[in-house]
Amino acid sequence: MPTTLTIRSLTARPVLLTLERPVVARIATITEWPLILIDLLTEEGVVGRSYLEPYTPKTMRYLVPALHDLGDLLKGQPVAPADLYRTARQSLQFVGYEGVAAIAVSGLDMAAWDAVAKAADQPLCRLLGGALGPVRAYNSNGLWLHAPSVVAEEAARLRGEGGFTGLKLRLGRERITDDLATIDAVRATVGDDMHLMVDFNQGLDLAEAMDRCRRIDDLGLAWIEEPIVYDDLDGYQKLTADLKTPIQIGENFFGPRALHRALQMGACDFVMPDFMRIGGVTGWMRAAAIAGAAGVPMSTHLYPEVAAHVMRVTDTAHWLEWQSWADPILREPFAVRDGQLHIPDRPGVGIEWNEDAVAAYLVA
Ligand code: SMN
Ligand code: MG
Repeated sequence: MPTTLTIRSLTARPVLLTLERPVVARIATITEWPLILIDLLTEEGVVGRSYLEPYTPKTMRYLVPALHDLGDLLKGQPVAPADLYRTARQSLQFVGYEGVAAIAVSGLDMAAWDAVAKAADQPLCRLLGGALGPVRAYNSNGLWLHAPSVVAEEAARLRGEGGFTGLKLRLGRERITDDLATIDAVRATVGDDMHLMVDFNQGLDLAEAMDRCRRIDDLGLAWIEEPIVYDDLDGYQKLTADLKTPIQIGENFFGPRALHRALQMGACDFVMPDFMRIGGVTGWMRAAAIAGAAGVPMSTHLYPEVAAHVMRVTDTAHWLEWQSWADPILREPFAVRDGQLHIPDRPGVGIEWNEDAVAAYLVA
């Protein structure tokens, strides 16, 4: 097996899946889930794979060409993730390396790490200095803004999908009494031992958030996630200072420095970076060092496969967010049991495409 790889080309394919349980959040409803499948081809024959989940199908129209541009730019370069990360970011620096640029670089980075681990014939977590093993996960596959009884029934089903000890429900219904009734109904169904996270998906303004969060502050919730718009760190600082329940943010951190800034400001208690925004594996590892030094619990957002690997080496690893949304296009989805995600003993991240499914869902 070769140890040094050289980039030959990059292909990015847009696919569109239908969510079994559509996202129904305060700020948007999503029924079709876009995925961009990335194959980083090397001269040595190793293929690094990753995917991106850019939320809205239309974004694939500009992310796919951005990824192809990065492939053209990096053709002939060694697959050294830190160097590729720097070169790719720099190539877009005058544009600004947040937003679409950060997402494209993150996708490239995850594919590069997959290739390097495959060339080393090791699961990624081992290459990073960790061991194969289970990672504690909460089920985030549903519990959107539906009626309390519907959500409670779904909670019991989601728990059973893998013996989960944590579930996340979404809040932000028109009337706070409906949110409260939903928490009550879920608690009554799944019992006191279940860790319950709640996510407002940025749906409230600060005054409303202060009021609503105070009213759920004594319910023993594991965390309150994104009550207000993601970049209002002053608002988050006030909420974090005021509330007993930990405030969770981070799925909208663009790069490790955003996490650093939030922690410096006391804008949250917990962090949960998303892989397409934090900078893939490279960005995650740098962010994890900052959270670790600060002693702040760190959870993952989406991308459960790559998330499982890095959580095995994350100092303050907290909860992995489990979603099965990419499963339909994976050849062998990861196993979940006893509330934990199990990393397969395969080189790399352990994701290969189910090409029949890809052909069926490919966007023309
Ligand atoms: C979320 C995830 C995926 C789509 C929309 C919202 C959510 C989460 O913020 O944290 O799971
Ligand atoms: Mg969230």
